[in-house]
Amino acid sequence: MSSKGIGGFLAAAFTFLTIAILASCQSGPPQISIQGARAQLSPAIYGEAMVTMTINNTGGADVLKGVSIDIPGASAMLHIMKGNRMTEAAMVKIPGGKATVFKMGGSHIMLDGMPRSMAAGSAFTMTLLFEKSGAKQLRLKLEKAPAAPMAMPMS
Ligand SMILES: [Cu+2]
Repeated sequence: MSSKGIGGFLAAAFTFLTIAILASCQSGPPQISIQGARAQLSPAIYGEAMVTMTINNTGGADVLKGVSIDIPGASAMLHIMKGNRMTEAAMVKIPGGKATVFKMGGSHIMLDGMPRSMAAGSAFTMTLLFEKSGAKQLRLKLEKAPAAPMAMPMS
C-alpha cells in the first residue's frame, strides 16, 4: 500500500469513527448541563418572576416535565408561547445534541405567588425534573426587574 493509500484509509477510518461517536452520543442517555440561569422579578406583576437559562444536552433526547421551588406559598410552572401569549405547558422537549434556550418570548419558567419577604437578592432552590435525567437542582438569586423598553435612553 502506498503512503497516500494509508493516509486515505486513516482519514476515512477517522471520519467513520467520528460519525459513529456523534451518532452514539445523540441516541444514548441524555447529558444535561444548565448554564446562565437567571431569575428576574416581573416589572409588572407583584410576586412574579421569570427564569431563563440554557439547557445543553450533548447526549440523547430528554423531556423537561416539571419544575418546583422551595419558596413557601409560591409556585413554579413551565411556560411556552402560543402566538404572543404565555401559556402553561405540561412538558418541554429537550432534543439531543443541542442547546435549548429558555428566554423571554420563548419557553421559560414562571414563578408566581412569591411572598413579600422575597425580593431582589433573595436566594432559593429550583428543581427541574427530567424524564430520563431525573431531578437537577439550581441555586438562584432573584434579580431586580429588567428595565422597561421605553426606559432605554434615546440616542
Ligand atoms: Cu410566563
